[in-house]
Amino acid sequence: MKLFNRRSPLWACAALALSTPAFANDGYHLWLGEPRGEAASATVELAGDSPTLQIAADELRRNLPTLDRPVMLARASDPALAGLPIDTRALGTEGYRVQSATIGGKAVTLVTGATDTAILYGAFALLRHLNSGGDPAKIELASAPETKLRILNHWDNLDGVVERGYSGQSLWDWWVLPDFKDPRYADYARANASLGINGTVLNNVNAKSDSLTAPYIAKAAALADVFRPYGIKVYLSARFSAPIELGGLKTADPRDPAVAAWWKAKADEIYRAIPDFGGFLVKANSEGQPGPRDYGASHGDGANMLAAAVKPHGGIVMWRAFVYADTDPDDRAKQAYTEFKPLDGTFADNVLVQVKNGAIDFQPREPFHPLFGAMPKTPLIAEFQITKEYLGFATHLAYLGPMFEEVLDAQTGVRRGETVASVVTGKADRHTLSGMAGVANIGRDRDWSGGTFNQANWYVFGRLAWDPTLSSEEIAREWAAQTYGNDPVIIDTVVKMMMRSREAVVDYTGPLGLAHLFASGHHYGPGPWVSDLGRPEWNPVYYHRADKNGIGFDRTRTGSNAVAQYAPSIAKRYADPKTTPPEELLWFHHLPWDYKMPGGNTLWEELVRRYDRGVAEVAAMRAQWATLKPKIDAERWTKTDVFLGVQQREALWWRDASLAYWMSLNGLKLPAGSAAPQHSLEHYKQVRFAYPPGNPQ
Ligand code: GCW
Repeated sequence: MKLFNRRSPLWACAALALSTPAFANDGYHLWLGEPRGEAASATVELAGDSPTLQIAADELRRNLPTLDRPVMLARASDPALAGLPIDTRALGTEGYRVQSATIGGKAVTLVTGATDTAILYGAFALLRHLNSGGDPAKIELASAPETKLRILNHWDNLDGVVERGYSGQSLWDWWVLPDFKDPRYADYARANASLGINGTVLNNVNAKSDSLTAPYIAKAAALADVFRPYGIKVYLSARFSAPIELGGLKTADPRDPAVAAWWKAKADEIYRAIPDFGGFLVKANSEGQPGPRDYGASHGDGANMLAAAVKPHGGIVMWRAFVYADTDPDDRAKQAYTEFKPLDGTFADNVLVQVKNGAIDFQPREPFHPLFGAMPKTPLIAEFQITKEYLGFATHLAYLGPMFEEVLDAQTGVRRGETVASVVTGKADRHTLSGMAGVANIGRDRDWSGGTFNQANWYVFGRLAWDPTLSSEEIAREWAAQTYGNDPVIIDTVVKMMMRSREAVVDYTGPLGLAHLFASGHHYGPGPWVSDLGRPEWNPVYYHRADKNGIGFDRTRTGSNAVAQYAPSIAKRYADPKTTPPEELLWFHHLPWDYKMPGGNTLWEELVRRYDRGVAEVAAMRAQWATLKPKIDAERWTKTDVFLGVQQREALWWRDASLAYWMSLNGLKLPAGSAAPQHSLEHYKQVRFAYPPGNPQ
């Protein structure tokens, strides 16, 4: 027996003795909180039985506060519900309803839905309601997901390294799978189910074909067995050249019948081990990955060939549109659209094209990808990056909710009222397939995501994938309440910090629509001066185009004309610097340093003002966090405090290095009141890191 566990009185005494305000908390339990323990828990009754219903019941027994009536979990088809005034028609297969009801003469809180997974989602919704300050006397919850596929993409390599992962090694311990199933796998599934996430791609899109061999299929099957009762399907990233590497074929040309037959046999083999296997995710002809273009075939040929292999089993293919080529001299921001738009209407009905939120690459801010709205005949799955490759890794505090929301709420201009969200939910074009994918920030760190605030990004992704019209601020509130407790002072402070945090990162790394100014490879620190990398579009100078006269990328008619990829009303707005939002200005326009901004500042003055604002914002977040010290457990408080210290130092580094570089080009002085960079430009150019995490070596 352990000397004490977190629930024992001894532990409580230890916590009190250290005068911590709450129980110690290492973040393992995420937003779901420490189990309350049986004594305090509600009575839960089950009509029916299945592993999923058992999980739902256990969850409520462990975590629900005592209610004045029992909770009953029952399928909508249960005869006991017949005749009750409960409308479950609009709920589909995954929607839930939680409400008071009288069943067999007994007053209960009923959790119902068409399937057991729906009931599990309802159980988590009830917990969320009560643990984020909802009224126990007023329980009336009903929701159905707006998207069909709510999927995490793990960029996990088979050797345990997570590409762009900042929270430790991969969770998947491939070496000891399938024999040993780490209990964390169920906790992972539980956390995802609490948000309605219903799929996970286990391996990196920069895929190895080994994951398609029999031993690895067996390992993936073991994970699928753990995830199944939580309503989560397993998917794999497929390496397009696998028929050559594993099958001994001479080609992977999708038009070759032997290649198609190989994939069909492979799919059959996978489905024998994982009957509910979700399907494949493919990165093809992008950043050195093999693909159909190697053979003169199109992305459509490649996707459809794979789609045919999984189709008999009900599987799907998610084909990524993240393509750009060194052989194409056109603006990188245009290449995905140029390649994919003409393919609209050619994809099989079990293919989704997976489109990153912006046209370049997960920058702190990008205008929405022009493919949204441009491929009405193809279901598009939006890909967001939860892990913060370009936003300070796990160390910098950046709540991504406002960024996801900004993209989802963007008007495509194709039809009145059409937003990226309505494209992604399939509503705009009446697709039955729809989805959102998030590049996971999960690793083997005890707190899963390398810090409590990073957990909020996993949380907000899941919540928005369920319903892309939810408010990121509301989500921040419910997350904060569940994570830190229902104290209004904590919630208000934490939400305030979160809501400004991403804009702060934009301000100190790349304000006014600047993008991709990162040091080479690892994408952590500043490197706006970098100009010596092999391909033009790998260099920051390609993106900012600054010289002594001006700065910014001209994407109007006088430049790359990327604006023309948007619907006319949007293109018109972006074509003129006066109607382009300042936040996106230099993304679309090359402007002189003395260009007059709204408000009267010159472009240079405004740029400096925003760098300064970003730095000040981090200092403010740190001060706000300091006020919570007496209210938050020491372990989680300290880690965030230390990280905010790092962020404060590094925000200044970003600002100083960037300004030193811009000044070396434009020869301008800093506006009055703005401090000179601490070091010379040469100093910043010399900064090197050894072994930054997440960087493919
Ligand atoms: O953001 C870039 C990353 C690569 C990644 C690529 C992609 C998996 O720097 O590490 O590769 O995007 O999305 O394919």
